[in-house]
Amino acid sequence: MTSALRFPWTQNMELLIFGIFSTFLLLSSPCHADSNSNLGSLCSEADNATNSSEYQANLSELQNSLVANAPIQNGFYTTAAGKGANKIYGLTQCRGDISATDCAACIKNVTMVHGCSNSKNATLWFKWCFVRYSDRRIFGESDQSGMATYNETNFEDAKVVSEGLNFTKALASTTPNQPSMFYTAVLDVGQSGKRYGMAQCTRDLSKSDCGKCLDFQLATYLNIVGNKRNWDIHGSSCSMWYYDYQFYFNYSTPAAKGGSTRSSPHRVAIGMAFPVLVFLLVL
Ligand SMILES: *[C@@H]1O[C@H](CO)[C@@H](O)[C@H](O)[C@H]1NC(C)=O
Ligand SMILES: *[C@@H]1O[C@H](CO)[C@@H](O)[C@H](O)[C@H]1NC(C)=O
Ligand SMILES: *[C@@H]1O[C@H](CO)[C@@H](O)[C@H](O)[C@H]1NC(C)=O
Ligand SMILES: *[C@@H]1O[C@H](CO)[C@@H](O)[C@H](O)[C@H]1NC(C)=O
Ligand SMILES: *[C@@H]1O[C@H](CO)[C@@H](O)[C@H](O)[C@H]1NC(C)=O
Ligand SMILES: *[C@@H]1O[C@H](CO)[C@@H](O)[C@H](O)[C@H]1NC(C)=O
Ligand SMILES: *[C@@H]1O[C@H](CO)[C@@H](O)[C@H](O)[C@H]1NC(C)=O
Ligand SMILES: CC(=O)N[C@H]1CO[C@H](CO)[C@@H](O)[C@@H]1O
Repeated sequence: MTSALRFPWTQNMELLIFGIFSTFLLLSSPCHADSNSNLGSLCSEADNATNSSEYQANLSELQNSLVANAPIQNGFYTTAAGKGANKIYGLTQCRGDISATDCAACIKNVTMVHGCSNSKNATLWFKWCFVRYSDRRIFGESDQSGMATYNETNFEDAKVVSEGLNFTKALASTTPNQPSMFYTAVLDVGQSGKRYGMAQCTRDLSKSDCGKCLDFQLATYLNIVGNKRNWDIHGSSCSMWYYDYQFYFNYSTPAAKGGSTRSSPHRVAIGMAFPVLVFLLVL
């Protein structure tokens, strides 16, 4: 097993990272079922609430609203709680292929993570959803912070690298124009098999900001993930995935408003791997 952590940020040294772990359940071939797990978080310790008990009460009100509403709002919800100095804004989004039931369970589990619990500026990522809190009204604003997860020694086939990058760049430019700004695509790389890409922006962004967000995240992490075989980039406003197997669930785009549906995956885990996590803070 390989593991590495790097903290190459230059400013805001007070940022803390909690919950740095992730597991992948690998399925018997040919298909891999996806399971949820905690990927990590970014929060600013400098922005701790001054009155913790009051803040916690407001935070819990906010969290309950996110858990209750996001799954019935097609996996995306923004809300606020509290007043004045204690006002806190929250945003949550589930991955576009996740069912309403799994979306609710994922957000619920994020709200039970203890790290960052006093921070007024935090993003917490799970594989199936993420939650962002702030004392500023963050809705509609693109935030450039993020992190990448990948296996440091699992390299992409040399002859697929440039095609793969082309593919992810096309993913970044296509996603903003999709309903819900969520998109999946498959690349056939002949003898090397297939590559599965996915991208998603938070639904409060404009199409233009969505495109800029994905381009920025890709440009930021390209030198790290560009030659890797399986990776994801998780941002506070947009995320991208690139794998050599179908890691996402089959889903159907909801016709109008309503939850997305998917077929039940077959989940029999036979092995466990621990992918390397790299956290970068981009300012
Ligand atoms: C913020 O809260 C965290 C966890 O509650 C604590 O460890 C940390 O020391 C606090 N930071 C400041 C600057 O008070
Ligand atoms: C925090 O807020 C609660 C509820 O408003 C209040 O009862 C308590 O005295 C406050 N604590 C501090 C240290 O200000
Ligand atoms: C939520 O956490 C519970 C308890 O750890 C776990 O059994 C469940 O699978 C998790 N669900 C999701 C969607 O993360
Ligand atoms: C909150 O933290 C993010 C990084 O997680 C940072 O990009 C952003 O500037 C911070 N916002 C404030 C108001 O401190
Ligand atoms: C990372 O990739 C290498 C090469 O494919 C593999 O041997 C190793 O088991 C992987 N490590 C983890 C932790 O998945
Ligand atoms: C990358 O995409 C461009 C334009 O879509 C195309 O002309 C070029 O051949 C592609 N390169 C590879 C390696 O696929
Ligand atoms: C999704 O559907 C395709 C085609 O029906 C099938 O080959 C694939 O195994 C399915 N994948 C998952 C993860 O359910
Ligand atoms: C649910 C809850 O405790 N809400 C509190 C949020 O904070 C304000 C003060 O800003 C309190 O008045 C509320 O009671």
